[in-house]
Amino acid sequence: TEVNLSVDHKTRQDSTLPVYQETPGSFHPLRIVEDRLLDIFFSLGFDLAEGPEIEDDKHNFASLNFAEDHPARDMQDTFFVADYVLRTHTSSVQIREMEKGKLPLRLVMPGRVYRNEAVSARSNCFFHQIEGLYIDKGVSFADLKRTLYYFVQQFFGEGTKVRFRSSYFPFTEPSAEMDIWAGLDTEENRRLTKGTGWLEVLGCGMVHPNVLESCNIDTSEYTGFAFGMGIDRITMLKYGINDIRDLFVNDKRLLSQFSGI
Ligand code: 2NM
Repeated sequence: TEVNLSVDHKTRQDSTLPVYQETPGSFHPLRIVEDRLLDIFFSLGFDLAEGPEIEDDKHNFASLNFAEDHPARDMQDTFFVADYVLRTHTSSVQIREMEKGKLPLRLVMPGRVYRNEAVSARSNCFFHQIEGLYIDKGVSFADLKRTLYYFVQQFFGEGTKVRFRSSYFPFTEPSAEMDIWAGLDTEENRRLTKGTGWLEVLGCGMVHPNVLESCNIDTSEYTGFAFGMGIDRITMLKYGINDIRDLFVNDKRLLSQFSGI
């Protein structure tokens, strides 16, 4: 009789069999970027907060100082579920946290948000945001700028230049948008920055007194800043992904190309 000499008779394992090909999982690029963003803000003392994706009008719009006739409240812009909405931003989570009545607050809120928009390479009907909120006695716009400057140096690299442009959001006053300098040296940078050299990264501002008051926060004592950015957008910038829909095909050949940052 034939004896297979490669079988170990104690363990009954055949050491000549081919090695089993492990196919290790990998993190989705959005998760890699979200983790990195959270780490940066955790290092500044921000804590995590989360909330529901199906929201009521009060938390998604009314308490955020959206006028009764604001266009975002239209069916064209927002998905409705009976009397509720799919949250259009994670700011609704900030309202929930402010309503709890415990101050100071220093929080980051990541999560999926929904907008009733035509799907294209640049915009999807759902995407991901991370927002931050800091409320305490004496919080100023200088604190906001310093926090966001630190974030940019950590995430985009030491020496990254930033600029703040005046802007408008219903829930902040004053409001600004922050750009980073990408430069005009490559064809890709000229395309991404539409010839300006500047890339828009986030929106921010001082929390509007109407928002604080809708959460019963004493505006004679407390001020705060808030900011928000699209995780999908930042991810596309970081990895040079040109079509947002590529993030949602769940093709392992695409997903396995991304590793930690
Ligand atoms: C942004 C830009 C600017 C924001 C404001 C608030 C709240 F609840 F405190 F009023 N939450 N998020 C905010 C401010 C979000 O996203 C582009």
